[in-house]
Amino acid sequence: MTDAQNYLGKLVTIERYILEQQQAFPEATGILTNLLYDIALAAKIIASKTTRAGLAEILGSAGEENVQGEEVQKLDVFAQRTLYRLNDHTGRLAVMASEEVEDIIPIPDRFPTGPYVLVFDPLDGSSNIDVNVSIGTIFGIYRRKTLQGRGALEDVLQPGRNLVAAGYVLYGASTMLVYSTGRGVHGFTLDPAIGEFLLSHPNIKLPDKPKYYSVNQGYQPYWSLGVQAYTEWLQRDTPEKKGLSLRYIGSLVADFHRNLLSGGVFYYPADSKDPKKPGGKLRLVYEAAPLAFLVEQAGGYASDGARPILDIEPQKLHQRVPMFIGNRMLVEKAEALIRQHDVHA
Ligand code: P6P
Repeated sequence: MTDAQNYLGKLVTIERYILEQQQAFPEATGILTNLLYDIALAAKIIASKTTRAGLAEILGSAGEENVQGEEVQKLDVFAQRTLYRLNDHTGRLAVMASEEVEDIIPIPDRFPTGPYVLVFDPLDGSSNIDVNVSIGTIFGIYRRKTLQGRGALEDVLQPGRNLVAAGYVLYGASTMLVYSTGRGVHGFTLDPAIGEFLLSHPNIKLPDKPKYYSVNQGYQPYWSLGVQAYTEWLQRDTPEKKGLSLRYIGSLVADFHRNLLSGGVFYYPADSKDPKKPGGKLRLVYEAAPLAFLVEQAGGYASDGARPILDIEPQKLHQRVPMFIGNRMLVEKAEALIRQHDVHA
């Protein structure tokens, strides 16, 4: 019986599923399980706000008081604070790091530290909120490297290969939480009527026949010859695949999720018109590495155009990285064409 058949017809909450996954590890202490619960709770709280974001005008815009006299926060600040407050006191973490905060985020002295490290982009694509385009939270979990006490930068600057878990929340037509602890990728859909994430996509695998390629074609004049050749290859019928359709939402989690379920490749190459982004736009630690962990668990691959994203040792907390992510065959083709056209350029 497949995973899906085994679970269909059952009301499998994320709590139950995480617990069942933990039972496969007899030595597990339950700390990672509880950390994943905390993230699921944060996702529900953030989701409750994103569905009303468009009402900010009625409810008051960020920085002002709304009709209820509450201070209205920018949604990404709210998401940041929610993830922080649900995790700062639990004794599960040694340190945190966020796209929204310049330096690492220490655990307050009044709280105990723990064995894990949480890195996250609390609300990626928040510029899309005003036009009601799906947005997302991305997270990754490492074991700490330092032995005790307050965590340090070295606990955060670990290669994605060291991740023990990663996932994302997609605030879209429905709210989904997708995660992996290294035993496959599993998707849960929030039932707002009961406030529970229910198993909806057990053991997600990239389809063998990809359908889409996702890139901001507006930057084409700035691309290298290799990326130009790659994009042209993606569009054509070839012995390996049919020509792919372009789908690009401009919201990383939404673009990634669609390609994970439908098959395809997302790429944000180094070449873009913004000289401030020589290494591309996406961040390694809390965007590319967690998604690379997930895509490999789903049978795919993620590269910076030359090597696996998961093998890159971060040097800086907010460093950017070019990224090609999706079906392995498609990503390896990008590497081959970049080697062929660009490496000697
Ligand atoms: P561009 C959103 O701002 C974001 O960080 C990602 O979610 C998205 O993939 C990318 O930027 C879109 O960037 O340059 O195509 O608008």
